[in-house]
Amino acid sequence: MKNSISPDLKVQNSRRDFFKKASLSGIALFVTSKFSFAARSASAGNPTLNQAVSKLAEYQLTGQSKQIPLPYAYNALEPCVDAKTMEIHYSKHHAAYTKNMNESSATTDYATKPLFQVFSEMEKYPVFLKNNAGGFYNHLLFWTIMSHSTGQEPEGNLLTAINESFGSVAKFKEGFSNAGKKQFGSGWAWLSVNEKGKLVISSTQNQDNPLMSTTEVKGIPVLALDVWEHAYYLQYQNRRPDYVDSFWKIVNWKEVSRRYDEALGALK
Ligand code: MN3
Repeated sequence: MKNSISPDLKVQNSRRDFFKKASLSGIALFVTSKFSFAARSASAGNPTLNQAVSKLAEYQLTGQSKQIPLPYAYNALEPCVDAKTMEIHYSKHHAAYTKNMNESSATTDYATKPLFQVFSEMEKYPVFLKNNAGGFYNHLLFWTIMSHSTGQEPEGNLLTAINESFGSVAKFKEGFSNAGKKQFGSGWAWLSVNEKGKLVISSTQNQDNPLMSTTEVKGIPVLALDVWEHAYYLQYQNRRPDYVDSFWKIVNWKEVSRRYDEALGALK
């Protein structure tokens, strides 16, 4: 009995000593209380999802990673996305997120931590790192799920899952498009596989993504659409809905299907 109580007493005593020391300064105590509250109220990552993404090669990348080469030419997605937009988006915006992530992580343990782990405890890191690590990963995914090949539609397991979750491909596209069109300000629309293996549509602000512990709708993303103005403004100006509608002509459904099967496999 005594043995089982003593560890708690030790904790209580060390807490008492700590607060006794802290109370020597009113400010120190205030900061400590505030910090404890923040730690308690931060949203937690999802253990099932964390375990699944820890198996996927892409999320082993760290805070010292490079951009992957764009898998097609800048003009490959025309006329849906113009070459100049793609060039600036890849060689300036994505390059900047990558550089900022590398620089801001260089002096922290984030440099060697895999992305899945950082995303799963995102609340522990500065917002600057969240924005740039998110920007690094989100674009890396985004480039792969587009293609110059036209005429592709969902098929196989993914088609079955879309029909089960949303009723039809048309209804799914409407829901996903609305997530992108209605996202206020900069952000992303997502199709993800949640911890139960079900497809979910969501949107996030800034460079947040469904893998982050701080994001409300969590999942393993399989399709993403960048609705920041830098993704479409040169060509579409204020007409974001037109950009979103044209996106369907350049979705690389083979890659989305591959990601869907991979996510389901990792959840098993
Ligand atoms: Mn972008």
